[in-house]
Amino acid sequence: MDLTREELLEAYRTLRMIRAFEEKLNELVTAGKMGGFLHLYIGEEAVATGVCSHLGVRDWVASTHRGHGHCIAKGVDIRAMMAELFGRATGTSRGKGGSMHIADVQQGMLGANGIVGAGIPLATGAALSAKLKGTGGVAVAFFGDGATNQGQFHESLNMAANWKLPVVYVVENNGYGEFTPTDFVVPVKDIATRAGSYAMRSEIADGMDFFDVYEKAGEAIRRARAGEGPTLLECKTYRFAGHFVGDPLAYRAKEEAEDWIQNRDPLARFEGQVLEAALVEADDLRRIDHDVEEELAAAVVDAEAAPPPGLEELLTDVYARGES
Ligand SMILES: Cc1ncc(C[n+]2csc(CCOP(=O)(O)OP(=O)(O)O)c2C)c(N)n1
Ligand SMILES: [Mg+2]
Repeated sequence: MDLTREELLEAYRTLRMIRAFEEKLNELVTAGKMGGFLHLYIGEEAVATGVCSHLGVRDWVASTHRGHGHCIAKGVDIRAMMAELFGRATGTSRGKGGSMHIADVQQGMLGANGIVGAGIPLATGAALSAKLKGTGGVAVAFFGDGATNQGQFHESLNMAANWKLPVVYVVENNGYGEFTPTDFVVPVKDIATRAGSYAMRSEIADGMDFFDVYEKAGEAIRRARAGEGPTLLECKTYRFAGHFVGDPLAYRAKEEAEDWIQNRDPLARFEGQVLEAALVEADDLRRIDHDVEEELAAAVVDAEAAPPPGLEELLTDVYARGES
């Protein structure tokens, strides 16, 4: 393992920030202080963190409706994200996008996306652009198991394999698409095997284990950067919360969720691994927990105090505009 103490602490900070950010949103929406329709990433933090630990600003990420974790791991400012979620002018999309349209092109974040599967061709295009321009950049598409039944998944993989594009397709197989178990709609046991149709390399990672994701994503990204072509990386994971905030969770057994939450929590696992190997001290982690809470509380205060976009901006930065 090639991670320094500083890099391990940075990874923990990202894991903790994603978890705390999502818990804060859950609290705000449930208390009626924040509007919008939110899909939380709790339980899946090791995937975004393990993959994005290898990326820099020249690299691109395309995300999903469950995109806050990808944005945080790619380095989007959490104050601007929080402001966006509150619909404020200081938000990443000037308060007009909300949860499913957080984007920050400066940071290489092409955007969360309300259309299932739509980030896949975006990342493919970004990879083609990086290759033609010779930037050395790599594109990563994050998407769910449900998205792999979409035509654009198959079309993109075919094109990327054929053109050896510098792209990594990361499928977050969390066992469900909305309220439907994956094995009800997907005939293959491992989604990774779908890469075989396109003569593409594939890999399976334990999405609850930061180190496994880190290692396998690292190899896929190294190959993409070296011109060796794309990889389909399947991360087996689980969403601890519902499909959306407010989901009554009537479609899955309580025991199933409890088992994942009690025994496979990616934050607890990371903490156990780094403490057991004496790579960091428990105090270091508690200090990060504290700093993250403070940073988030300040982001909420700032966002609540910020103004909404002015009426004069009603027709700017939007596609749909009525003619009178
Ligand atoms: C093209 C399209 N079809 C349907 C929907 C409605 N929808 C939103 S999320 C979702 C399930 C997606 O499942 P998956 O890809 O496994 O992602 P997860 O929510 O599990 O992270 C569906 C069907 C949509 N947003 N876009
Ligand atoms: Mg899913």
